[in-house]
Amino acid sequence: MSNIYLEEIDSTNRYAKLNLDKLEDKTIVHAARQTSGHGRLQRAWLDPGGDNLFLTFVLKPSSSFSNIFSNITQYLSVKLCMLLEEYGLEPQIKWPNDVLLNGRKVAGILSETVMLGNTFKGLVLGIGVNLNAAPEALECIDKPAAALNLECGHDIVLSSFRDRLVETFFADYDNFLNTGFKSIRDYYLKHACFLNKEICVRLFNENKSGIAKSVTEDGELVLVSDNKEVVLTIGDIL
Ligand code: BT5
Repeated sequence: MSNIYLEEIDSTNRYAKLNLDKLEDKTIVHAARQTSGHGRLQRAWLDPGGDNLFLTFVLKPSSSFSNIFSNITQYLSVKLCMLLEEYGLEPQIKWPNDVLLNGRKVAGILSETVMLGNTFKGLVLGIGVNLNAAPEALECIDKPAAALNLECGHDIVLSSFRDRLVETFFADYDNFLNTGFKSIRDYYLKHACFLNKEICVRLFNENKSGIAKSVTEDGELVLVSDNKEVVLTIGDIL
């Protein structure tokens, strides 16, 4: 396992994708500052000042594991929640992989697959966590945001948090590759903030409302809409 540390980069995910051929499986790309971080659908991931986490896991499992790629972000959200509990916090998960503290988003997770034609080259799994932010910086974000220092009432040591996250992530990673979402489902459900609530999910080109009933063994959301069960594999709870 090797580590790459960058003082400043546009995006750790972009760096990992550009350099994927040179990076071995389980490489960590960590940047102190990220100037142009991104989320899904070209949304921005903002740096709220201070010492925050911007990190990408470079993963090159054999292609036979392709079925778990859709759940790897959920796996990381679970591992992050376990770590936040070590800090005495009570995190919740909003399907599929947003991690919240008191209803506010504290972390964003993004996986991107790199292909060469039909050949799978690897996966970059990025995570941003607000560890030390000023309240004014969080207010500039268009949706409610949280930071660990504000929740815990003290500064957070970035290197300790990072090392523990990486350790926690890899502790069960091989097992997760073999067993998939099933291995984390119980924990995920216990920390889900959306179950049995009326929610609206944004799909690619429509919104779907209903009651969030459950999450399947594969991590999909089961929504009851107009007395019919709909199983969603991708989307954003609004
Ligand atoms: C995500 O996207 O939440 C995934 C973000 C992944 C960021 C990491 S940082 C390291 C690596 N390098 C990258 O370039 N990316 C990854 P999405 O679900 O699309 O949510 C984006 C939305 O989150 C934005 O539109 C804002 O509403 C909100 N947001 C942006 N910055 C935030 C922050 N610092 N804290 C809380 N919410 C934020």
